[in-house]
Amino acid sequence: MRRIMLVGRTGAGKTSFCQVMNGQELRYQKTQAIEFLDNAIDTPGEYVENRKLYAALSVTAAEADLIVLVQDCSDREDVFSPGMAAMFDKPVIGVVTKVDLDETGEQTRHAADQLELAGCEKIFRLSNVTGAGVRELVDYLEQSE
Ligand SMILES: Nc1nc2c(ncn2[C@@H]2O[C@H](COP(=O)(O)OP(=O)(O)O)[C@@H](O)[C@H]2O)c(=O)[nH]1
Ligand SMILES: [Mg+2]
Repeated sequence: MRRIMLVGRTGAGKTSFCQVMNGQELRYQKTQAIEFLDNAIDTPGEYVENRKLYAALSVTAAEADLIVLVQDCSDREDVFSPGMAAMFDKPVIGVVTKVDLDETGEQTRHAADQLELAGCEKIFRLSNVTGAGVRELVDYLEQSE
């Protein structure tokens, strides 16, 4: 499995996805620093919320094979600017989280559009809570070694 680096706002579901992909139970844990797991690099939301920290993100990206931009569909704030994926010297995919909170599908579509504009080459939609869509992403990460 390739090692991913997860990037997104605080609360987007990055740490939860790390737990789910590693078969752990969901347990809220604030991410205080960049954390290196075997198959993932989990980053604090501050790194994408504060442009001054972008440089640290792009340096850390060197340790990953694939960058994952994570957007909570229920979060109206869009932090990924158009073309932002180009700041990483690695392939970039997008993940829309919390689809369980989206009754109409409208928020999921909006979040996916933002990720596409940001330059993500592929977009997944999932819920860390119900597990919907998780298998597809994990399969993708396992396949494309
Ligand atoms: N409903 C719902 N809640 C989620 C989902 N993923 C994460 N959460 C919750 O959102 C909060 C923030 O998640 P966390 O993984 O810590 O976000 P991070 O800051 O990006 O690492 C926690 O309370 C999670 O339980 C999801 O897919 N659906
Ligand atoms: Mg976290």
